[in-house]
Amino acid sequence: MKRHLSFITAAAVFSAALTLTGCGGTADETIVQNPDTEYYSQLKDEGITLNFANWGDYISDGTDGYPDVLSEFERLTGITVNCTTFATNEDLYAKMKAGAADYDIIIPSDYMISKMISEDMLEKLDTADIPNIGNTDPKYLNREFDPENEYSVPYFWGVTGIVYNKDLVNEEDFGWDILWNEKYADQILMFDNPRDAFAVAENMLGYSMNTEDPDELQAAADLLTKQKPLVQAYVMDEIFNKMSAGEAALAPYYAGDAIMLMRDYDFLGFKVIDSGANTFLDSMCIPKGAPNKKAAEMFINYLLEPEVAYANSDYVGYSTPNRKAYEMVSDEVKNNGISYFTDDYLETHTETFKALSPDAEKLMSDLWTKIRSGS
Ligand code: N2P
Repeated sequence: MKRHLSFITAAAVFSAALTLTGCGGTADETIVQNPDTEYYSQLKDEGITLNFANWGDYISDGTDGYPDVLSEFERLTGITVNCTTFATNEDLYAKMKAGAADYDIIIPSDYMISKMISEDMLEKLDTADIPNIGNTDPKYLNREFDPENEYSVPYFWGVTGIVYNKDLVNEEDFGWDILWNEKYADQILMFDNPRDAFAVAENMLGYSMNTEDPDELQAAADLLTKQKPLVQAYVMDEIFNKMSAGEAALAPYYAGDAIMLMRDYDFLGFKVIDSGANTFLDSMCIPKGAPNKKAAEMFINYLLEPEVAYANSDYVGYSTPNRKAYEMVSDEVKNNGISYFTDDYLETHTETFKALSPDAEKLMSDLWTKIRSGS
């Protein structure tokens, strides 16, 4: 896991930095067994660099001995991949709106894709250039946020829950309300984005995570305000360092990142909250006017290669919508109670975010600003 720089000496970090290309390492292992070399060499001599905006720790890039999929893509295609990361859908959206980014590929979640489509921020994909789209399990296609899959191709999905320190939390069973338990004052971390934070409060109050009712949004904001004195910090991927260092007891977060943490730290656990979790479907998209659309489609196609989709899922801990990669997933992972669920469970115990109306979104955003600023 990449984030634990505190355990590595500065000299080691410096020498590691020298060996990095793009966002991957220099490993030269073969991942895709029989790549279509004619297809992948189409743009070989064009000196293309793709700008890829991804969530942190969301691709297998050679860390911890896992395969370096980006290096293989670069070798196969002659295309360089330049990675940047974002922490929340809202941050990604703001960067794009500010015109500060020239991304070729982005990975927003469902509700943000819907918002970006409605604001004409995405290119339609040429699926003839993405033959591997057929590897996607049809149940993840044609979702409400992109009904014809014209703009997005599923990358990973997962659920929210609570990462907890088994040495500090002794309740046998708990729900979202443990994040309001005064016993854990100052040992609670909280999502640092409005949609995930409101979803927790909305579920506790028995509302839909997609409510647009101003009174319900206000009640959720009141609950989040009530929680604030107990919260040590509002964070996103900083939970990796804080939870692994034993600095906090509880943190709502995403299943895959929890799996990555639990792989290295036995004292951490993850609980999916039965009263209602969010299920997200993060998908690959090309922003409007992206400089290298054809190369971006080739990159999307590469990420859909079964071996690549499996390697990514194995490293990042998130659930794959790629049916051929899913066949490679071990029974242990399939049955860990965190990564995969029956369709019935997902339907009855989880909700997928929808894009809110502009009014509801503005209200949530204003309320969130007040909560965070304490005004
Ligand atoms: C990766 C978090 C991505 C999942 N660290 C949330 N959509």
